Amino acid sequence: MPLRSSSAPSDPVSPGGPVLVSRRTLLRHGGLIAGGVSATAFLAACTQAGAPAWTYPPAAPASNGGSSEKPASPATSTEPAASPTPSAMPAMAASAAPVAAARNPSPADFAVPPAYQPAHSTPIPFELTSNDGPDETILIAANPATAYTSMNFGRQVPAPTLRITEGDAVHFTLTNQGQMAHSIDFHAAQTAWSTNYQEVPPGGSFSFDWTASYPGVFMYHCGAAPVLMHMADGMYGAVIVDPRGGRPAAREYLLVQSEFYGSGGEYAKMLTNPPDFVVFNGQANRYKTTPLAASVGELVRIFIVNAGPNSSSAFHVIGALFSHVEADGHPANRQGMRQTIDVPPGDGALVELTFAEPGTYPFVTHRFCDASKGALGLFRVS
Ligand SMILES: [Cu+2]
Repeated sequence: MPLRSSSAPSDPVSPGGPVLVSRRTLLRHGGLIAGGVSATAFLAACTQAGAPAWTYPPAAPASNGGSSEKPASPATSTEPAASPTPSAMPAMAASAAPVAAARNPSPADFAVPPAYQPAHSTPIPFELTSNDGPDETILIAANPATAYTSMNFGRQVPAPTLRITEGDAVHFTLTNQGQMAHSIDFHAAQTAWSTNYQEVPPGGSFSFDWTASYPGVFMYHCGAAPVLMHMADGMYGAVIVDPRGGRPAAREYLLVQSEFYGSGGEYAKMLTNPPDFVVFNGQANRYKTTPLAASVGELVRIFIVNAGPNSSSAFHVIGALFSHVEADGHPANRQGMRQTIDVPPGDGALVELTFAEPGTYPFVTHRFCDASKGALGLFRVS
């Protein structure tokens, strides 16, 4: 049963509410927002609240491992000179969160999605925790080391991947372990926002069931107000819904593109763009350092989610062509050969390709201002 008591749905963008509100303020008043209190009351209350249990460090010049140092040569030094070289990018403007306590954003094997399973006859349990605060600092770039104080599901960014099959029912539970209200929004589900996508207060838990009617590649995210902040701070993941009967055998990868602004909770920066980092699977240039493997002639399938929150992805693999593309990862949206696909924020896609020759093949968003901020990886093809 939901713990919230309000009958009035909370608005994810807080119309008429403060624009330059800080996460600290939101933390103080998350309960008020969840309770549907008006923006006027919200603002009035701002001046009376006590200090939060935790705060964010003040913006400071990088103590991030030495941005003036020449980055160490990556393991990918054999890549073609013509490929992008984000290791040479200028030091980022992001202020620094403490690096020492930062952990890798998501598991090392995050890019390998769970395997296909035939449709289930009973609801599939899917449980997530929502988390925020000083213990949720992640490493959004490794070189130079750059930390970000995240909000997240399951203590990782991107959040855990749910892979199910068309027709499956899901019994979902969100347990809010954070200090502010959070919520869920499954793009794969069809259910009333006013019923199931409402904010769960700190310490609360909320469950509902939904059914995956359409196969596809979907985003899920927190929709708590302001949704821009909760998404930019890391509260997103992927749902892969396979068509009944599955798909042809392939080596499969999942890439979730997203942006980071500042060092966490910098709402004004999120509103105005541009991001400091654009990444695949939570960390800038993650697969430049540890390339994804493939073999010549092997069918490779990539599930793509663009979590945004602001920028489109122009997904492209340098040296390869997509032989098969599905917008939204939905079989009826099949297209033949494509060179670059657009994945807008909040959307997903599926591409298939085979590599013609052994070698190294960069994958990027062809919006190169974003590739240069970390949205670049490599396939190492043997
Ligand atoms: Cu949230």
